[in-house]
Amino acid sequence: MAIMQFHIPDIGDFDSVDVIEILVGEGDTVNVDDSMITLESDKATMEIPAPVSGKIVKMAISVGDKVSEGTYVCDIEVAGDAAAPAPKEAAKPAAPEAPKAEKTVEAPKAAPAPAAAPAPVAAAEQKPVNKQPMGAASHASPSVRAFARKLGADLTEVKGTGPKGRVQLADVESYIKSILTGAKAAPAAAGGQGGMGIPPVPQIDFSQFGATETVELGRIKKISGKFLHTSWLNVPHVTQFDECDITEMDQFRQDMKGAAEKQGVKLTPLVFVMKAVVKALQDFPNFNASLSPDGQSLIKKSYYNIGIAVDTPNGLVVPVVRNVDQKGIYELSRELMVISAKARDGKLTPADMSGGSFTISSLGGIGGTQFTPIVNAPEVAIMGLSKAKMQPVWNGKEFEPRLMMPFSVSYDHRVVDGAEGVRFTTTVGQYLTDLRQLLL
Ligand code: CAO
Repeated sequence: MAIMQFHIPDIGDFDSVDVIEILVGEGDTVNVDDSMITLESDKATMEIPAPVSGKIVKMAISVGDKVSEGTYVCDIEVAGDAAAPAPKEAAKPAAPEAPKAEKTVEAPKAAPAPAAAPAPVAAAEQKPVNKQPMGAASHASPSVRAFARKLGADLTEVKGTGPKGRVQLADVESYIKSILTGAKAAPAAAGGQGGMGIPPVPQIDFSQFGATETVELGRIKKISGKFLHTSWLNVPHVTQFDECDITEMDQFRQDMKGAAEKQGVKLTPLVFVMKAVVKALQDFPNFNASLSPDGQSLIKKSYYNIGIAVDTPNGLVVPVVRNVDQKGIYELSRELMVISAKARDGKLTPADMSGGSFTISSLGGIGGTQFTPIVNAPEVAIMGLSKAKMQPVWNGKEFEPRLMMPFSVSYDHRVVDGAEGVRFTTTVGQYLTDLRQLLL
């Protein structure tokens, strides 16, 4: 056994070059020509191969060091004493040619890293030596390594399809593609920083503060949670708050209550709101639409199917009332009673919950003054109704008691601008204040 001191060999015109990767650690065995370290100058990336086969017994450099020809790198224990030349000899072994410091051209210019693919390069570069640096276990040429680094791809995650599992440029491309298309989960951003991914919520053992009980969420909550989260992350929401005077509308409802009961239906403000909303949707077709998946066009709908958020013991469901424009108040009330009963009994079918073009979430029977509903994507907007209250309203001469109903509309700002948003809420409010306009 002999110890060979390995020094940086002739690396051409480069001087004081950054060590960006150390691919072997103390205790590792290397074969001649195995890549040991990667250097990067402002012009090129190069890998320094092992001049001999043996075991690394001491590593003298770290990532971030600057090295030049002759810099002491490591001690390699080699069998026999054939490879115990002087340091300089080690850098330029007696072999016919100098160690191949594979020079590479600059990696191809990468497309900007997408939001979904965090770029953990910086974190990787800060990893301590000998602690499995990025790509340490992978075999790849310097140009492929440089390419992977530019895109923030961890080579240990990339399946190599080249000889002996060597990672090729195409392997890195497929890896990135699989993340972009969602076929593979993007690696979490280190510590929630440095990448564009969503920083994770800290995991806390709450039992350290007191007694706890873990209860699994119900099936509906799990399903609706996914939809809500998807919408929350994908739709740039704006919520417009408004209120309208429903004094006359509610008087009419009270007047018709008895007749409605004889028809077996219970009249609530919601059905009037459904009719007013549909009329406003006809005036503002952008609200009765969906953005195309590529976000480049708007799919306007000529049907008016209104989803109604229903609170059930198991969670929130949204059955759809179809063709609201073609139905009268009693018919809508009847349908609302049927679907909300079906929802509470857990008997809604997928068909009952599909095909909506706009959603209304009414908390008016419970309370609250305002809230910000989450758009039921891929719809464009959702209305939230809160509880109407008798309030003093100035009529120019005196305060009058008026029944005022607060409501809000959340919308996708990619489709609707603020001015259009408030025009829409103003119009809905006007229709509810004076129901006669629905006839026009
Ligand atoms: N202002 C004042 N009173 C209102 C009102 C309003 N905006 N909306 C309803 N009311 C009254 C009704 O008139 C009724 O009173 P009366 O019996 O005296 O007439 C009472 O409140 C109860 O109404 P309701 O809630 O049973 O009926 P509805 O037609 O208004 O709503 C339904 C039906 C299914 C939408 C509702 O029961 C429901 O589930 N709401 C919750 C929806 C929800 O959870 N949304 C949140 C989604 S985000 O998590």
